[in-house]
Amino acid sequence: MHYHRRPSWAISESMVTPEHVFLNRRSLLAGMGMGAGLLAMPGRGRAEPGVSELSGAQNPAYADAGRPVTGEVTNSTYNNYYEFGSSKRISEEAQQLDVSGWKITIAGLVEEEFQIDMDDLLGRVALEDRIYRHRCVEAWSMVAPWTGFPLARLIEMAKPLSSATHVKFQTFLDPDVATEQRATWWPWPYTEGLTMDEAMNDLSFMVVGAYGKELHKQFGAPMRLHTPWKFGFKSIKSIDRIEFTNEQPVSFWEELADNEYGFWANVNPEVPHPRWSQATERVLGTDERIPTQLYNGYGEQVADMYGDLPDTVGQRFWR
Ligand SMILES: Nc1nc2c(c(=O)[nH]1)N[C@H]1C(S)=C(S)[C@@H](COP(=O)(O)O)O[C@H]1N2
Ligand SMILES: [Mo]
Repeated sequence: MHYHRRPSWAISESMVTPEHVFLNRRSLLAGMGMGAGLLAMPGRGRAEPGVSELSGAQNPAYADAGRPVTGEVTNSTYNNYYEFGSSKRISEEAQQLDVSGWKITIAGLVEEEFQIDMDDLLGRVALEDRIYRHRCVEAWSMVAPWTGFPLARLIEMAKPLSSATHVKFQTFLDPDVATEQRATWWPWPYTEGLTMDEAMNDLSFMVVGAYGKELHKQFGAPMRLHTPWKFGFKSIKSIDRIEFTNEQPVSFWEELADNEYGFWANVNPEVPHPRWSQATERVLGTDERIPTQLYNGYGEQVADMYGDLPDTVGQRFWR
């Protein structure tokens, strides 16, 4: 087991007191550099932060992203998480998400369908730290220090049938908590998909922590995907269902606008989005614009998978 302290989703219901809620909130604010006033207040009891530390063994292959890691405050206050609103400032709102007792359903073309809770899952994988570049289709990018495990480990546990060609991921659905899910023009719940080859690629990472802590809710707690060679929308947050299929899944953004957000969505500076160029990207937290790299610079590990796509799809963006 690689986590240093019991993560908060492992805290039993009876332990969730108002004080607990307060401590969690306070340490979150402290983490964002806003907690000094609160911490200085007398009579608040424990100084122990409520957000648990979480880290794994540094994977040397992903110890350096070639650019500085984006600051935690910058990164955790600029997020795409449409369930909680369509602005980048949803971090407050996302704290409503309750990740205690979180379960993931494994379904579809598998030997046997099952549910696994986060605690069990974390007991069965070795956590590692990886620093990944992230490129949003909106032409901004960041660098994140994640903790997690290869998606391949979870697929091994799931025991898919040989007939499975694709994996479909789904985010929770709870309009009481995620207010934007009350808006019916979105095709909730958020879904995404990969081919089995893509899912088994070593880069496909299940993220359960960031910045040495259990995953911030706005990053997609308790577990999100990161496929760093693809545009950011593929990296689905707060996953509660993984289904194996024999057809290409239609994802959330594809269903909304399949001419703008294709299934492959591999980062490619030469293929403009219909409404803007993808040649460069704005580096979050700086004034810099830098050239965008094919496959976000991860071509060595992934280009082989796309070798026989026809050249028009060589854009490797459209479906
Ligand atoms: N469930 C869900 N997952 C999601 C999104 C979302 O709105 N809902 N946004 C995606 C997009 S467009 C991006 S760029 C990344 C943003 O991740 P970050 O907030 O950790 O930077 O999450 C992706 N995963
Ligand atoms: Mo994005």
